[in-house]
Amino acid sequence: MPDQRESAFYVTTPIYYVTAPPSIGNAYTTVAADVLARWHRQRGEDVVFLTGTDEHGQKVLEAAEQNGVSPQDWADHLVATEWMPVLDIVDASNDDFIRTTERRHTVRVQEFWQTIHDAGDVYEGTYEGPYCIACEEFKLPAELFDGPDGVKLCPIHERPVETLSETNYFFALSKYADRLLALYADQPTFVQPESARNEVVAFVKQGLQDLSISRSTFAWGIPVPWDTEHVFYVWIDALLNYVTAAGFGTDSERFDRVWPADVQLVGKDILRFHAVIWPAMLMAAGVEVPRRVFAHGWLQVGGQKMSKSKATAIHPSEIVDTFGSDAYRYYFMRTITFGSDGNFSWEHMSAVYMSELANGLGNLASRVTAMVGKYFDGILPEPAALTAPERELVEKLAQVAARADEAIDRVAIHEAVTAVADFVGTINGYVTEQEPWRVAKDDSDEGRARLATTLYAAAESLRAVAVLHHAVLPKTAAALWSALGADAIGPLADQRVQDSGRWGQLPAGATLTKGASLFPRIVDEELARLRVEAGA
Ligand code: ME8
Repeated sequence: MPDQRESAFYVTTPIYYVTAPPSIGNAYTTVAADVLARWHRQRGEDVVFLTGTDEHGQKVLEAAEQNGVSPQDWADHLVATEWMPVLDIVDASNDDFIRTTERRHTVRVQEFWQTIHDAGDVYEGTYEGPYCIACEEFKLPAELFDGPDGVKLCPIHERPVETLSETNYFFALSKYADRLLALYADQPTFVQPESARNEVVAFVKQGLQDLSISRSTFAWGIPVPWDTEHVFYVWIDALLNYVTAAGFGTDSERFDRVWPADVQLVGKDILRFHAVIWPAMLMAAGVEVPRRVFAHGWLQVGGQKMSKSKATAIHPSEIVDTFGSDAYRYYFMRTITFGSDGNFSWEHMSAVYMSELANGLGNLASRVTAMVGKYFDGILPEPAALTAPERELVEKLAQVAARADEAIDRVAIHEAVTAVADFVGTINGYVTEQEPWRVAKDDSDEGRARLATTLYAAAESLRAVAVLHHAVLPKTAAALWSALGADAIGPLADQRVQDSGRWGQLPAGATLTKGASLFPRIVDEELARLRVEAGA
């Protein structure tokens, strides 16, 4: 049910190149966006979560040629076999999926650039410079480094650049430098985190070069309407996906509700496109800029850059098949500071799984539901007066709920997840200290009352965990909600994170069931296999 906000919470991922199957790097952005989307839905907001694929340009053309098919067939194939299925694999709840070859996009791109052209910000010119096809980006000679035999290499892809020399159309980007600097000053959260903001401000302060926006040496792109010998440069086509999917130029009511985007997540490798070129394009067309562009860090595997040639790129399904989608999501959101670089290793993944999920949350939920089963026939008892340890739990819960919610506003996803994870540790500590299995041996009235209070407090705390962990652990939270008999309160989706810290919502009399364990212990052979694969 939409709440007081008039506009939707709009969150986007970059659209991914259909050159190869997804890696855990691409899925990292998708999962982060999904956690934000689910969190905001759980606040009762109207959420639009967009992802999709980037299908034009030289890089996709090359991939199609290498596979001996047309670029459109190649894109259709990869979208159907890889890019759509991976959304299910990581349990993404996107509301839309845009492909840049769709008509709803191509027509809008032509209209958008025709407007900028007619307003006088596009001119014909010649440019010669180094170009990295893997980045689809002109490079400055100073950015390159020398490879073997003095070949100039792209700093990101470590592959040779080409020299591109063409008569193209240019966008007068340089004239927007001052307006961009004013934007970064007036809207300090426009580029986040702070390190990314500083980098962008320093870059724009050096002055900007105009941008070549068309190509005439190949045809795989959207035709330039005023000169059909040219197709648009892939990036200035791709960036527009964020507005074309929001109804720009077709559905002004929807566009007003959805745009500007609240959070546009990008990897730090594509920050300049999103924090410099993108807002300048919007300014030229008189469209509002997004509220926040957030650059996350780069993922490595076992301390190494992922590369397909070295077979170090991991497909998300490799991890999900062993640990499940919830544990997958949890690992990346909980252990990596969002905005900094991170690392994945099988060893660390299994350690986090065992300690925080199987032995942590999973074991706690199973102990609590089992004890309510054993001592109260599965019916949640009425608690007696709270004592100091319960009052601490009540207070801690209120703080955790507020802290996690506030962290999400800063896109500090790891802080939100960690705050809830720490609370799971607090509940575990509470149960261990209260030793309900010992109290159960005392069948005096006081003993029964104490046991009832302890188990109620643990179950009620877990009720809040189900709501607060729902965004990162959707399947587990649903299973926990039902194991706690919390459907008596209402569906999990209707529980508001803002209210989750309020004590006493789980009604006495609810029926608890000890279902299957939330995080099955991975058998020793499986862990041994993972260790071997990790070379440990
Ligand atoms: O750049 N670590 O698409 P792309 C973290 N089509 N994130 C990673 C990563 C890694 N190792 N590898 C990839 C493009 N990513 C353009 C975008 S948007 C208008 C056009 C993530 O397929 C990261 O978010 O190369 C990166 O920005 C995104 O995948 C780009 O994927």
